[in-house]
Amino acid sequence: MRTQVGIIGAGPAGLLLSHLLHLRGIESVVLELRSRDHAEKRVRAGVLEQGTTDTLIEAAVGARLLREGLPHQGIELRYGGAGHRIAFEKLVPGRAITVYGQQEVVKDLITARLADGGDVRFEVDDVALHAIDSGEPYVTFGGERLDCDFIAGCDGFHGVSRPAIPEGVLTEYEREYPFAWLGILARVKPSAEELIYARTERGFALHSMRSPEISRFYLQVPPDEDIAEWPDDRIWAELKARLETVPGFVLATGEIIDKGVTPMRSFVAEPMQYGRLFLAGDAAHIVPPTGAKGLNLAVADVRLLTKALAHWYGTGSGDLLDGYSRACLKRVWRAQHFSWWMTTLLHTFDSEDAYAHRLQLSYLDYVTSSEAAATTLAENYVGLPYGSME
Ligand code: FAS
Ligand code: PHB
Repeated sequence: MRTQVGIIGAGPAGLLLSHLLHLRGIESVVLELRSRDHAEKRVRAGVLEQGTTDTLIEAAVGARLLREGLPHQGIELRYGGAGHRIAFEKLVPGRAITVYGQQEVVKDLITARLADGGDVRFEVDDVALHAIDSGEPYVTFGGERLDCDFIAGCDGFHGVSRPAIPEGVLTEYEREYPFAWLGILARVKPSAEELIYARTERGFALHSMRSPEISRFYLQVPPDEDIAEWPDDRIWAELKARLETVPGFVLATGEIIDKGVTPMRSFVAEPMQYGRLFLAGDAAHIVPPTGAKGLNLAVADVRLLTKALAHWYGTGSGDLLDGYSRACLKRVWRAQHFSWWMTTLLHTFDSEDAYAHRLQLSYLDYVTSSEAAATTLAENYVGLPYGSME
């Protein structure tokens, strides 16, 4: 088999890359380890930055997003018995977020690729990358071989692409956090119109949603928490304890339809390329979900990789490909900092460190009282314009 770009992984990064390349007349084959059903049902991110929404609409895969996505003009920071709205319409006019589940984005992209005759292969085993530092790289899988001009490693943090880069080439930056997120999806009307990020002495909680009928919640829990320790009634009791902290707010409860524990990690591998292999999305970097950046960073990487590949095929020049990693990393590190900052601002750490505790509260007071500080949060949260970070 032969194609122009071999893509490993059918998550948001791999599928969007395949779609955007197709729009530029560039062929690809997507090789995915899991089943289509698993890819379309995996509950993950929920917040699309302005740029992500614009990208999907411009690429003609945003019709359902426009119909079913929930545009939001603000978020609430809740702490010390009060709620404080960060109003995007005032602070960053014309830029907002859209609440639309990552699995919906994946469904829309798979539908589009298959409708266009795209080659997306699910349940593919034993993917291995070869000759990535030559002009004729290839991928083997399940007894087959795919020759290609380039390989895009879109296979997430635990994939095989990043490890295919020889020892000593990559510099890896990492930060672990002393907690994880227990996430649930519940068949219950959201208890507020917008997202609520709550900092309490018991720990962080997040109120989010997927639709007028489905709510999404997260609780800060110890890093190695066993989900079996959290029966539904304990989850609801803890969410109430952490969210019902302002007068008049009552948390609606209902049937929990999905639950899981997500570890918190910050990670960047530099450079995001080696020879004819280019990494995009979680294969290259991970952020704690507090800033809702993971999925959106994958989109930004893929936009740049598409532009660079199209330039090579159109002109034979590799200059954009040579600069791919550098162009991605400015936005990656901006999102790394923002995600770390939101995480350290809102989670409870070592209760013995009274000084750090007071710094947190002081910063929250500043962000919720200074327009300049609130604008910093707002412009990072809705996503900095493309091009402003390249
Ligand atoms: P993905 O991990 O989504 O996709 C990689 C794909 O590659 C997968 O389909 C995988 O099966 C496949 N793959 C792996 N190894 C392979 C192999 N050897 N061969 C072939 N295919 C292989 N981000 C947010 O912004 N907000 C959130 O709330 C949030 N919650 C998250 C919860 C969890 C549990 C996790 C793990 C992540 C969460 N994220 C969140 C981050 C997440 O949304 C990622 O940023 C996003 O999925 C990145 O997309 P991809 O880079 O495509 O990677
Ligand atoms: C979600 O709805 O899944 C979500 C929203 C905001 C975050 C993280 C996750 O910061």
